[in-house]
Amino acid sequence: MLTKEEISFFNENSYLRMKAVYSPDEVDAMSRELDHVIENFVTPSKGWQGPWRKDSQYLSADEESKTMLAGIKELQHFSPAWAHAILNQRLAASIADLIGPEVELQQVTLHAKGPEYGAPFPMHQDYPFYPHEDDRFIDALVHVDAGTEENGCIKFLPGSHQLGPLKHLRNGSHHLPTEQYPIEDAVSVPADAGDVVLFSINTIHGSAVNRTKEWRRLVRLGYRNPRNKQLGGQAFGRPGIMVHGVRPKVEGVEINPYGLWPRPAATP
Ligand SMILES: O=C(O)CCC(=O)C(=O)O
Repeated sequence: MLTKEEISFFNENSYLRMKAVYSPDEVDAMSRELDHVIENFVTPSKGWQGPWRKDSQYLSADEESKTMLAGIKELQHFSPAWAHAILNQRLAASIADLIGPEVELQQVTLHAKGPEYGAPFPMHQDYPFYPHEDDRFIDALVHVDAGTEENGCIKFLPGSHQLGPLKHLRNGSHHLPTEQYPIEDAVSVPADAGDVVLFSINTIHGSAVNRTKEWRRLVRLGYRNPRNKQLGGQAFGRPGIMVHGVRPKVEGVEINPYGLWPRPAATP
């Protein structure tokens, strides 16, 4: 599904932008149903916490108290448009080209930056949030709105996935030391609504404040090779739906109907 050039670009740069994965009609439905979920189920917060918020490369003293982020997990439990979106076969086959052949969904996370003071993200890898045995794990950022320099588009440190998992600070959310990994060293990857930007669980990334008058809504779909065992963190022990290939039997991985580990006591 991906060209040789795209695979080489990903392997060298740690990310890849895929254009127009979702049609305008699909994006309309995803956008409408996402707004319904946000209005009915989400209480916005100030976003990720920690002393990095005092660093002027991310926020001024005035902005620090005003940031806003709306987040929620597993949109497919709320919306048919999102249940459909996670199964997108061009996306699944492209991810299979990078980490497959089989691909399992691990989690779905909304990051909606509010208008004017939409929360920034300090430079980090996703590894510490949901560590896995190896790097066969791709995060896919689904752009419901276009990502621009002004609204806090995603930024990557090219080649950084080759460093493997790095030690993070855990003061508030996991993040890398701000002086060692300045966000100005990262490459901005603007994208249009309907585009998807892929990156590795070990790619160093972050984003700046949304200073526009509109929300910037982005949904991260996490996909792994089901042979890549999770070691802890978010959604640990929960099987995900297979989006490409049939689940292989993997020694030490138990798939139980409750999706919980350890298995709960028998129910009547
Ligand atoms: O939404 C963003 O701008 C950053 C997303 C991010 O850091 C993540 O999904 O790990």
